[in-house]
Amino acid sequence: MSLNLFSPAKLGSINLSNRIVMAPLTRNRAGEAGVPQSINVTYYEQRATAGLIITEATPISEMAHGYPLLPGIYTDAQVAGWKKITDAVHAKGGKIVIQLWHVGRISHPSLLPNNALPVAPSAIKPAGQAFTYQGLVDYVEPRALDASELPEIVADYVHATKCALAAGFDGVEIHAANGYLLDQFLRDDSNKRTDNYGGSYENRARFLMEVTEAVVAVAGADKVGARLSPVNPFNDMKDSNPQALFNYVTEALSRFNLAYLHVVEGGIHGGGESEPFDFSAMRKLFKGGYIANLAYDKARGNTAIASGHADAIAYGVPFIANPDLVERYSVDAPLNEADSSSFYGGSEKGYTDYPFLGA
Ligand code: 8OZ
Repeated sequence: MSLNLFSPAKLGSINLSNRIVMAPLTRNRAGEAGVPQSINVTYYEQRATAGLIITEATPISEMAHGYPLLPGIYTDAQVAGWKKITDAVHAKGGKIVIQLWHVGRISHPSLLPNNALPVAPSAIKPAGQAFTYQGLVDYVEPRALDASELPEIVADYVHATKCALAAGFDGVEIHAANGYLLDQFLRDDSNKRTDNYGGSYENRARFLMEVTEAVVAVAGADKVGARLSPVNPFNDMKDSNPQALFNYVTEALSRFNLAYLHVVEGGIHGGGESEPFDFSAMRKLFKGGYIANLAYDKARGNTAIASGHADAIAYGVPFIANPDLVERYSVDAPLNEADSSSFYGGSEKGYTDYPFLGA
């Protein structure tokens, strides 16, 4: 019998009871000082039947923030808050990894300590507007990081990884997608550096590889995943040759024996049309697990798994509206529809009040 969404799987050291993964979803509902609060516990606990939960993108330091009301993973209080979430998910038999995030230029001084300028590989202002506590405000020109500052950011990833392990996570996912700091280094429209971190594929991938090596040294490769989005134009991103770049990045990441590679297979968040890209080439170049993401439904998910394209599928919007998505898929029940007006910020409404089957 061929594999499908309901087959158990192993990604590195993480045993999944099914291949229906909850995608990382920014929800802007953390408590004071980036500490997860009780509604966040309820939200994740409700979704614990996913084969694996990937948490919302979570800043690794004060400088990594770029939106209001994000949780963090760098203080003791945040670790204690997340511990309640991992305990609740584990008590229900689920698995959960945290997505480690630095936004780079996708921020605003009002969100950063002492009104600091956002940092980036190059001083290039992205088109668009930042979500701030004062509403939408034009992005500013970020400050280009000096190479001498990069080890401090690597150290922030290491600290966050230690915090994640202390909080009881089954692993960590390095967010290198969707136009945030690590992706800004990868793609050449946002990286115009002339030092060892710009120019060639090897140079542009160097920072991600340094981060990955450091995170792996702390967590063990079998507890580390990475997320890439080769052709997602969201956050004003592009590259002159994404296939060559991301084939290179995939091969380089593959050498770490990571638990998985998680790939956004197109454009998301209304960033615009994405160009054609051969994701199966990436899949073949990566020797660990492969999680596919991009508006998959049940049928396309099953096909991708049966064909060997993916080991698991990450579902985003369906998990917002259906805490019991796994059960609904298993009995072909209709899905609740997601209310997009409550995606980013707000209360329990549109967060923990979507009904379970039979409720
Ligand atoms: C949408 C809104 C805010 C953040 C990502 C973390 O795209 C995000 C994000 C998405 O990875």
